[in-house]
Amino acid sequence: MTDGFHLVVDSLKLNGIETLYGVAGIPITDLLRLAHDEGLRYVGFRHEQSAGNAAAIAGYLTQKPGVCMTVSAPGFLNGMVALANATTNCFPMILISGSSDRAIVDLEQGDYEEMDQMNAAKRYAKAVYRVNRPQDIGIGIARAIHAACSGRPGGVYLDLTAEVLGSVLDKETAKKSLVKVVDAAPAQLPAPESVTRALDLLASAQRPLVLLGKGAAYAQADDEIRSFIETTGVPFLPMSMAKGLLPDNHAQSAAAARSYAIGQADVVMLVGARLNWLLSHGKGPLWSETTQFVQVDISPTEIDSNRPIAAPVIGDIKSVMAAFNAALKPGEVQASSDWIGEIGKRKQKNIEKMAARLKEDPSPMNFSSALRAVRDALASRPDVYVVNEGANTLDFGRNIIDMFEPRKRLDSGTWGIMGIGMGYAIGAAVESGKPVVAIEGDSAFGFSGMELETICRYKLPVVTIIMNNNGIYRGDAGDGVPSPTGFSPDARYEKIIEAFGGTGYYVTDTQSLNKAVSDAVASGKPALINAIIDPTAGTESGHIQSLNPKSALVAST
Ligand code: ADP
Ligand code: TZD
Ligand code: MG
Repeated sequence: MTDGFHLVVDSLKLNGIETLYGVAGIPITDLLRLAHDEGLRYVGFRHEQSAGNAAAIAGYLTQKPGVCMTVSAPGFLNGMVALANATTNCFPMILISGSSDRAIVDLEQGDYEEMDQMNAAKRYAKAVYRVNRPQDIGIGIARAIHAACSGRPGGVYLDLTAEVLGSVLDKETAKKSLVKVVDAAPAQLPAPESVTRALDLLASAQRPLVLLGKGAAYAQADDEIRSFIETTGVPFLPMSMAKGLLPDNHAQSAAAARSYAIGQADVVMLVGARLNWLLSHGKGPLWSETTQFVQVDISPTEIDSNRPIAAPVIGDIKSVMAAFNAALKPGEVQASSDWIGEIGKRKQKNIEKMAARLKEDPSPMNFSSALRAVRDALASRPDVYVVNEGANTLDFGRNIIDMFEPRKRLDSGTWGIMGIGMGYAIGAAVESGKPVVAIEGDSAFGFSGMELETICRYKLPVVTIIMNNNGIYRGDAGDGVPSPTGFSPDARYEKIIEAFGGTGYYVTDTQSLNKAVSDAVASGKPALINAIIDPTAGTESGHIQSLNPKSALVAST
């Protein structure tokens, strides 16, 4: 005989899932022990949200669903934030939660950790499934994998009742019930006429621009994308997590002339990027009304979501870019030399302006000087993953820290969410074995800070840098009573990691910061650098102040 616990582990292993992220407790404790004993790598967290974030980023980096396991009701809900965030960002992830006795839950008779989890998850997941019989575990996990990875990737909730986990069945039936998924993310080839339509439109452009989003990074179509961009000579702009898909210092990067390039382009090709708030919905004042769009996306309903799309190309990005490269005639799509020249001039001017700002070395440090010190320390380490969250810390970080390799920048993403920091850092370190530097606002860090213990326990090469300006956006200590945005003055975050055996650094100048980052990354060991930033240096809401509602009353006086 065998049981539900074994069937879950066997199904995951059969489908190439090697790592589980989670928090133990009833009814999944024995499941985690068994997984651990059977050679699955289990990473135990201090909070399910961070475990879920690690699973989500694992999915983004590997194209295989990251799996997070939680207990019932509260553990499930903690994990749900990460699952919803994964769905929003199009990362493949599976949240598996144990659930309490359905007979009691459905009559609301007050079970231990009672909740109708499957229905609660529905609204925020790409798909939800519940397994009610042990012989359905194999098919349930197969369905979850297909749903997470195929088409537009997303978060899937899989409900495993405590009863199913503990149920026994004979080994023969159990073996037959396992399902090995074939082709979880089938290639989706674009219709030939959509390829022609897109190339025709690009060929007619005087001022073409390619906009690369994190869908392009996710697709692992690095060679196909690079070949198309370099063959045509079209300037490109990366969205934040697409930085490094082509190196930030690439001659065709228009990043330093972003507004100009977006505002003046006559045809823009979106590749795995949505026209959401991060791109001002494709509307003015950033965008011109006459710009025409090519949009490459796997999701047909993304088309015409904010602006009419003249040339939609539905397919997976690897197949679409390969089709473009195959169909492209020499010289068919070209950026005019005027266009490249104008972008180049503006880039030069902006780069000089930025260099002057970055040269300043005020005391205390501000965001520019501190992040310049971090940038210089990372310049010789393109292999390092960079996690970044905060407001000013995020906005300055995105602009100052150059990326040279694909999928190395992991940040707050589509929601602008705080709390992904330590989870993403752990997921990236575990999946890649490479060093990670998490550049964190002091507020942002607080959402997942207890995972420093997890980092130390697993001896992960994660260096956390806290841009400590003593508050949300700015340090405002308040007068006697703490202000809504301020934190304790002179918080010594570096001492937290020392409590778990990691190395703490307290730095107040750029030279020490630069050295601390270099040393900490070179050590390959857990470290935390508390970088003291001028509490007045930040701006409210960072670079998205315009999204903050202002009272009409205040505006009119
Ligand atoms: P960004 O925030 O970088 O602009 P978004 O998350 O808004 O990026 O957009 C990512 C887009 O990429 C989504 O619309 C998603 O459907 C699409 N996408 C994800 N994976 C693929 C893929 N393999 N092929 C094509 N499109 C993809
Ligand atoms: N809660 C969650 C889950 N996500 C959020 N985005 C917020 C709250 C609101 N918020 C931001 O949008 S940025 C931010 C919060 C709380 C923190 C900014 O402070 P910081 O960064 O210290 O992290 P800077 O460098 O001081 O600006
Ligand atoms: Mg701060």
